[in-house]
Amino acid sequence: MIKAVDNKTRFRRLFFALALPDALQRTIVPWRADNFPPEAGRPIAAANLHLTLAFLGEVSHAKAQVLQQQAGRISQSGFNITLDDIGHWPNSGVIWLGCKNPPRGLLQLAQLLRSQAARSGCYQTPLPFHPHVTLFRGAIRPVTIPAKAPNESFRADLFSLYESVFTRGRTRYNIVQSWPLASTERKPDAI
Ligand code: 2AM
Repeated sequence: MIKAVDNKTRFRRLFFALALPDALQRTIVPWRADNFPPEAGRPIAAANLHLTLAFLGEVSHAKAQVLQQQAGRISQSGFNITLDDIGHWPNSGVIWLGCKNPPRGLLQLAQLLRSQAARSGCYQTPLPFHPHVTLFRGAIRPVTIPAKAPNESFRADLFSLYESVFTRGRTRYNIVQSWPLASTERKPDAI
């Protein structure tokens, strides 16, 4: 008898990330096509462009629930991110967009999620956090990097837990849950 796969017993490949607004995804894709040769690497699909905050690996349902509860207790303001940096890590085959001066809020949020993940037993790389949006994978050969990044900005006003699903030869990143980051606008003073 074939048993149905139960969400509560399977392990899922999870990570916390910031989504890129649809409009920014639509800006980056033609910019990438115009600025890189086709052999640069495997381009990431527009809908999969994101900025990872903390990678969790293969996680049980029980552990994910703990991490989701902890994420829900985070109280932090939103922040603006400007993608004004670009680079290539040939060893990992990644070409990326990043920010020269990552906002403090981004670093704090990633640090918090990473330490919560580590306390839950999710291995965290000892390498320093380098916020980036992966544009290409499999980019292991030398490639000429454009002199300038697109320099687009976006507002991070929520963060999400994603599941990475590999089906029919494709990876999709599905949002499991999102949490708001508070608005920094001041409330009018009470009279
Ligand atoms: P990358 O974009 O730099 O490859 C989903 O796989 C996300 O988690 C990707 O953004 C990927 O980062 C990141 N990721 C995958 N494996 C990872 C690992 N072992 N350590 C840290 N981040 C990882």
